[in-house]
Amino acid sequence: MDKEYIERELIYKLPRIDLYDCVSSTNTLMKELAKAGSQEFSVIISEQQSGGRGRMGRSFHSPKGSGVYMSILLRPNERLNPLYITSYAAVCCARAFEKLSNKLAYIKWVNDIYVDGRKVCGILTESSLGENAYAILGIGVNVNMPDGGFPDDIKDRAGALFEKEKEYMREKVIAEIINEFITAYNKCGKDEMLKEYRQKSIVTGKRIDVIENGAVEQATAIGIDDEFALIVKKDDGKLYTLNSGDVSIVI
Ligand code: BTX
Repeated sequence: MDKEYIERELIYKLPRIDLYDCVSSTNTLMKELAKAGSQEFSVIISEQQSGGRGRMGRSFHSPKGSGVYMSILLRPNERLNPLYITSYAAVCCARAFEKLSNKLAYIKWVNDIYVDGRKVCGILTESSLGENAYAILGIGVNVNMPDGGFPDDIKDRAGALFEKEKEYMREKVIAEIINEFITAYNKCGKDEMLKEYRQKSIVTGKRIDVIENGAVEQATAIGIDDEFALIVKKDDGKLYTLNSGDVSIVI
């Protein structure tokens, strides 16, 4: 990975970009920087992760050479509700992927991006409020197919933005996501973000499995409310609002 290429593509001057060959998790490492007082928009990128994390204790497969694994440090402020960070990032990632790949990108509530019907990106935001408050925006992207493909447990669902490696594409993906995100974060145009999130939502109108506290229940996804929460109609006929949790589309 070429750090100077990334810096040239960025429209913002960041306080620091730390590039590693391998870390356990860029989010975990960023937590240390956050606690030590690092500035907003500090970025950690790794060529691979040995313990890439997803939500709810899940892992994120992070092999060398084919993906982007990065964390951006944010200092939540009164302008943007920290609860919106993942949703804003989802819209920004989708925009970046569409621009670079010329393919349509969709958001699977709440934190996954799908291209060509496959998950190409996951977002994990971890925050700590109170003194020295921070939010760490972690983004993992499968830019090209890993050597030997994806492992068996995810190969039916995971995909890559590109079949084959393209020169400087991982650097472009990083810069484009950061450019889009910082612009959206500073502008805070919630209405615009909501509109785009709704347009790109892949679950709206579909039958879904709602996974809550380990239990699975079927429902129909009705839409996204003004707080980026998912409105679902369960089979008891009532509407419910999901603020977090996980859903999967019933095939
Ligand atoms: P998630 O919990 O929504 O998704 C994790 C699930 O997705 C896994 O259980 C598996 O089924 C599937 N999966 C695992 N790896 C991949 C992959 N490479 N591509 C597609 N599907 C996969 C999503 O969590 C949030 C992931 C954030 C990852 C970034 S990378 C930088 C930062 N550091 C870190 O440790 N995590 C974040």
